[in-house]
Amino acid sequence: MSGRSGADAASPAGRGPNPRPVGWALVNTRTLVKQLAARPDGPVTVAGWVETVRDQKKVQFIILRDESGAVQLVNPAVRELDPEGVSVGAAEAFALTEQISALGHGTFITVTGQLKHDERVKLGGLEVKLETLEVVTEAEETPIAADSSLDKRMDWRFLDLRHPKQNLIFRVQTTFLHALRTYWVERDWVEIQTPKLMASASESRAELFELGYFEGKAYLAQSPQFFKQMAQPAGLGRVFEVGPAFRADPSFTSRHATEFTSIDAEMSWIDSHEDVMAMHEELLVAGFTAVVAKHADEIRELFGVEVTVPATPFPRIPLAEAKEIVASRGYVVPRADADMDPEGERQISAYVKETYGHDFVFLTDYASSIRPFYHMRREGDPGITNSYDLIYNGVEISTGAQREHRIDILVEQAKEKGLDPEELGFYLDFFRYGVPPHGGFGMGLARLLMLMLDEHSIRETTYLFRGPTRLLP
Ligand code: AMO
Repeated sequence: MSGRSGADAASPAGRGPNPRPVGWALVNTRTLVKQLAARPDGPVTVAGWVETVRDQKKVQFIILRDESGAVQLVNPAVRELDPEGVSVGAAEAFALTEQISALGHGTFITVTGQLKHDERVKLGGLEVKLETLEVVTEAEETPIAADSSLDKRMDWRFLDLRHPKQNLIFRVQTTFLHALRTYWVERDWVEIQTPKLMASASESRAELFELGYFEGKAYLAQSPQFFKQMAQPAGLGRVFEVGPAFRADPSFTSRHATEFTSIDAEMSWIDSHEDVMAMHEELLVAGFTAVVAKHADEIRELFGVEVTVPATPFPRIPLAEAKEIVASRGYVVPRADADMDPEGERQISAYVKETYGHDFVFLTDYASSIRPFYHMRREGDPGITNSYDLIYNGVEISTGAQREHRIDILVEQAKEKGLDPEELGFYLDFFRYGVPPHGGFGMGLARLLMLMLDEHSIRETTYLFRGPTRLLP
């Protein structure tokens, strides 16, 4: 509760059965701000950075923030020393007052003092009356302000992340990913890490990063696609991966990055993409349930968003029908043979929200002409694939499909798409020695968070964004 576990408090740093290096002690003795409410009045140590200082004539207030919240520190100001002869206590109080007056925004400090619960204190109904203050590291004047542009905030991302809103994004992400992992692990899925250095393109030749690799060339993985499929003939059954994917996409949109975290799943023994969709929605329910349970109040407070757990089954609409619906709302998706465009995605989401009260929709029955060679085509209707896109609040967050596992058909489909079976040899080999029917999906983490928190760009929901003109910090 207090961060001061019995054993740690009793055995000072460097002694006892578990000697610890000097400097470890504060980890155990400091109280996180969010833990203060549950502590009784009395001595505490807190550490964090200075958010504001209110230096009034008679009293000084510091708002100290740490990774868990903010607390008010208070100090009765001692502005002058008694000329008659100074008591030690008074000299210390005078020095503390001077020290607080000199504190700059962002400075990291450790303080000790007396915790006092007091309902009149607006910030959390408690404050700490200061006894000692140690400046750990001083801060230069901050280069960003609340109204700085997104680009400038990205330049100073480590300072931007100090804001509670940004801090919460990555707590929500942690909770969400943990719930996904728990869902999979409890069902005996295997976690894999596929290589990101590749000998060939993993998705398409477009948007491919090429790099020098000793005497030759290598490519950055656009998706774990081939190697998550490899787990099927490898006999792993059901696998998942959360890892980086790279796309040399030159566009500047709110939804594209050149490096992003891809959440991938691949499972054996499916009958069709319907089985993948059923798992996909169950998985999302697990993720949203955990986020709502842990963060609903904070998200409402900081983002003004009411996150809810989606009902299953999610609505499913064939792509052609979705385009008709969108057209009946007055928007015609350009190019009848193409995928939905961004406005089409917004329109179909608006329709689904109005009609079914749902934030998600699976678009199904994609034409073979606009899907990769590895998607299985419909039995008796090869113009259609066993695949889907998942749209959430107006934006595509995922693509999934049943894969073609029959080698002859796979080779034909690759050729038809103009691919060289020789170059794909290593991948095609996966299908020559026995393989179960399988399918899976890939889903962009930052996109999903952006839509969950109603943010306007994945720059906000990516720890460090990478785009055509951003490689720093
Ligand atoms: P796809 O190319 O549709 O499918 O990608 C899957 C999901 O990844 C995210 N995504 C991106 N996020 C940020 N920036 C980008 N440039 C970017 N590109 C893609 C999106 C997208 O829906 N191998 C297939 C998946 C599969 O079939 O298993 C694939 O990569 O959220």
